[in-house]
Amino acid sequence: MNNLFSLEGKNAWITGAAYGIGFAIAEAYVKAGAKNIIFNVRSQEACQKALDAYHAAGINNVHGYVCDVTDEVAVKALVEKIHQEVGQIDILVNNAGIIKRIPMHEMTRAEFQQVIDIDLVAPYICAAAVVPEMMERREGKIINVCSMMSELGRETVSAYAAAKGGLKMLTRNICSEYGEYNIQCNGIGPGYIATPQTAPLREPQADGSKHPFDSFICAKTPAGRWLDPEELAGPAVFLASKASDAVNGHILYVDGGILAYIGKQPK
Ligand code: NAP
Ligand code: GCO
Repeated sequence: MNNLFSLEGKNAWITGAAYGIGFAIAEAYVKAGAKNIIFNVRSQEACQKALDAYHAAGINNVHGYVCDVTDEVAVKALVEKIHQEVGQIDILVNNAGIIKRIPMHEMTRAEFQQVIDIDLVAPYICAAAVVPEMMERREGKIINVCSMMSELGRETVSAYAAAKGGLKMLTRNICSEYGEYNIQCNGIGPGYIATPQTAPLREPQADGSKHPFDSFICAKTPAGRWLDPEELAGPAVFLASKASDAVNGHILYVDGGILAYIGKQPK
């Protein structure tokens, strides 16, 4: 049974896996037997810092590169380099992402576009760069990190919701287009996870009380709490392993039950 979930011999490229969710997925893949972890970030300094963090966590089969996922030419060159220096890419996790919390009517077009570029266009760029070799081998796993905002909206996150909603459909389309080559493309939809991205929403108030958004999320989540990045480990391994070979175009929400819940009734 364990073999079904084994990643033995597999190389996984996880974009933006310097910390947060990407790092937790990388750790999980190593525990599941992955041969090599490949990640990319935007600067040499961030790359070295991340490599130090991996080594400190006892992970040495890791390869860090500097590459902005929105730069199509650089991504294609990176994929070539990975092939030469590490080997084939068995698993791609489109994890790199940003959010801007700005009311839509105050947001500039450039700000909106930047979120779309990183959160939606880049997963297309990275997937398109790895699909040809996966087609040739007739095997591959692509996992797109979606969001609650693939399904729900809220104030100030219009660009992010538009991108993550689009990413859900890109996931279904990659499945539709390449399923016949034994390529599975699925999404993980994390709920509210305690990472640097969500740190501003959890910062205590000046008087020491909880941030109102922190209380709001705890009330909105049946689990009654924020989730930890490590809680994505099982679903991320499942979607990268043989165990999910017949699962395609699916978004696996890992949200402590948010999407199933109408919210706590007022006392
Ligand atoms: P995070 O802590 O902010 O980490 C995001 C990573 O992506 C960072 O390493 C960042 O590097 C990298 N990155 C951003 N833009 C990049 C680019 N253009 N090229 C290469 N790397 C880039 O975020 P996280 O919370 O772990 O989120 C990871 C993914 O999960 C994102 O797609 C996010 O939208 C999604 N997600 C998060 C949550 C949550 O509650 N935290 C929930 C649902 C979905 P820099 O240091 O250079 O910025
Ligand atoms: C926000 C949050 C979210 C989460 C996550 C939810 O401001 O509402 O940042 O968007 O990061 O994507 O699943």
